[in-house]
Formats: sequence, C-alpha cells, structure tokens
Amino acid sequence: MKLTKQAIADHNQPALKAHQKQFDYIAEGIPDLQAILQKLADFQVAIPSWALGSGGTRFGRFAGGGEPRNLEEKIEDVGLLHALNQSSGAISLHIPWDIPGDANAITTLAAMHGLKFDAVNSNTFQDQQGQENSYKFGSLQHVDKSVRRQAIEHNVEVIKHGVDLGSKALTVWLADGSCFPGQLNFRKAFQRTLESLQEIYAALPEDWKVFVEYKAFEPNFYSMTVGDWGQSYLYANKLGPKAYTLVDLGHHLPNANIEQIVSLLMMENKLAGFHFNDSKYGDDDLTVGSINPYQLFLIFNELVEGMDARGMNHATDLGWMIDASHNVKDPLEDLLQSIEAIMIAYAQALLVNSKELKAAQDNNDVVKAQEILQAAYRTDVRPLIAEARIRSGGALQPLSLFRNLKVRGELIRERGKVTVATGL
Ligand SMILES: [Mn+2]
Repeated sequence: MKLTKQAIADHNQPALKAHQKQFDYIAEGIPDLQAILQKLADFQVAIPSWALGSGGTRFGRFAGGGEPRNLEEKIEDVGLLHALNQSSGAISLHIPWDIPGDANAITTLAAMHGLKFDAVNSNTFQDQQGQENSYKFGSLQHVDKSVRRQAIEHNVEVIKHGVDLGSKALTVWLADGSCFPGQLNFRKAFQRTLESLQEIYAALPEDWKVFVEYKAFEPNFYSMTVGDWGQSYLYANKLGPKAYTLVDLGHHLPNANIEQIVSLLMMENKLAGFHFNDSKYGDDDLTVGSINPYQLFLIFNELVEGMDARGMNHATDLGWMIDASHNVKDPLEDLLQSIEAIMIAYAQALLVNSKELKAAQDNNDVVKAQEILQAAYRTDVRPLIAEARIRSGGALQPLSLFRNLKVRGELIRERGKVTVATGL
C-alpha cells in the first residue's frame, strides 16, 4: 500500500484552519521560529526492521495481522510511516533477520520511499539454524576461541551487508554475561570481549562507526559484560575514535539519571545516539513517552544543550532510533505515537531559554531553573510539530489519517491475517 500526496492533502484540508489558529498562538512567542521549524523538519528517527510486527513476551505473542512478510514489505511499512509524518526517513536492519537478497534492489526500493539505511545490528544473542557453535555461554566473551571467532565473523559479515546498503554504523548489543556468581571471571570476560571487539573494529570502513550498546540485566541476571555506560565507555575508549556508547533508554537500573549520562558522554564525544522506548520497571520496550515524558524532555534538554555546546548538527551527528516492542498495539500506530513523543520532547527542549537557565545556574537560583525547564515542558508544542510536518508534505494528524484510511485493514487484505514478521 502506498499513500498518495492527494490522500494526505485531502486529509489536511478540512483541519488547516483550526491548525493555523493554534499555530499562530504558539508561534507568536517564539523569536527563532523559522530555525526551530527547520530543525524539526530535518530531524529523522530510524525505524528498526524488527519492530514492524507484533512483539511478544515469553508468555505469548498475539499477532494483529497484515504484518510484513519480508524485507520489501518492511520497507513499505516504514515508507508509510514516513509519508505520514515525514520524520521516519530511515530504517535500521537486523541481521540475520533481514538479510537483503539483492542489495541494489533494496536500496532502490528504499529510495523510492525516501528512506536511508541507518545502523545495522548484529545478533549473537541467539543461535541460528545450522550454526556451528552455540552462544549459550556468550559470544564475544566466550571462553572458547572458536565461538568468539564465529561471533566476530558474523559482525564482519553484518558490516559488509551494511556497506552494500549505504549504512555507516554497526550496533553491537551483547547478551554476554553470567547468571550466577562464580560462573565468570569478570576481568577475563572483559578482556576477551575487548579483543573480539578490536577485531570487529579493524574491519570497519574508514567512514564507519561502531556503537557499543549496554544493558543492565537480561538475559543474564547476575552480570552483563557490557552492563552500564561505564563499561561501554571503557570499550569505546580502548577501541578508538570510531567507537561510541549507545544509550537504550530501557537498559538502566530503575531511576538512573539518564540525562546526566548523556551529558557526560557528549562531553567526552563518545555518545553514539539513542534507542528510544519507555519503561516502568525494566527493559519494557513501551511506546516512547508513554510512561515518563518528563524524563524524555530532560534527556532532550541535555542533548540540545550538549550538541549546541559542541556545534553539532542535531539531525545527523548522533544516531536516532526507536527500539521497542508492540505487544498490545498496532505496531505502526505505536511507532507513530513514539515518533510524535520524540518530536514533542525535542521541540520542548528547543524552547528552553538557555541564556536564562545559565544565569539561574550561575546564581544558584534553583527555583528559577526549575521554572525555566518546566515552562518549556508545559508548552503544548504539537502545533509546531504539525506545522513542520505539513511543510514537509506530511499529514496534519498522522494517526487519524492512518485510521481514516483503514491502513491496517488494507495491509491485512494484501498480506493476509496470519503473517508473522521476523523480529522480536
Ligand atoms: Mn536497543
């Protein structure tokens, strides 16, 4: 299914007048309005190829139908999202779930939908059919050299697929760790992992980056070999200038101050970017902004402040990606909500009066500092985002249009009720 420009224009038309009124109201108080609208239009978030079907838990999976059956249909789905919101202009592939058969045909198809290929993701957290060695006791950390060799070669192969697609980064998330005290020598596991990562690093093309993602627990519940940002930073630092730390919002222990982590990683020029999601307890992979939108805003506030301090391009210098699972929602609707939440937090952060905040900080005016942050957070920025979106050719209300056009019903008609997308 492809959305026509006409369908979007027809949807926008009746609501334009009301939108204009709301937009004018908020626009009046923003001095650098055009610059902010441009930043919002430029900002793109990659959609992961594994998040286009229903997710599941270890207790069950409840598919909703019409799921993409192959990589081509996944690209089509991301194309739909991008046509609706003009902010999902990239796709992030997971290998081996989504190995492109014909890289040329796939890049052509993606370009037709206005999509680029974001970071490619390797998988050494599960065994694939016909695989020689098992990852039951880890991959890059494994005590057996032949297992490490297999995991290294897999990552090198993922880089090759990425090169064919025009990706510029490899994301490595390791399930490696231990479930019980005494199972593992922490220092030796770290050293083996580092040596393995060094071999992968050596295979990176000149203009590539490697993102080292950390996670506090799960699937290992006693120790994780890349368990927090400190460990990831150690690896990234030892590997070299092409290695960075990737922050996944759900990969921290409860109540971690993620915005402070972000700030310090940027200070050291070691922040790779983000996997966005939300959580209440652990790695819940819930819709971005559904549980703690204030935290998301505070993170974006640090991102904007830190990127501006370093003269970075907000849209291109860090990697922005969603990493979520959709267990009870339509995946595409969930992704539309997630992108909207990201854009809201970003827009609010752009509205923070940084000059006044700095003065408040320098004067130890704690009350004023809070007032400044919350004034931005409590601003309804949705008309700003909608304005940036329609200027780029997107829908005024993406979710409403998705529902009005009965997109899911159409996808079920095209693909069938019982389809299962590869992924989580
Ligand atoms: Mn992640």
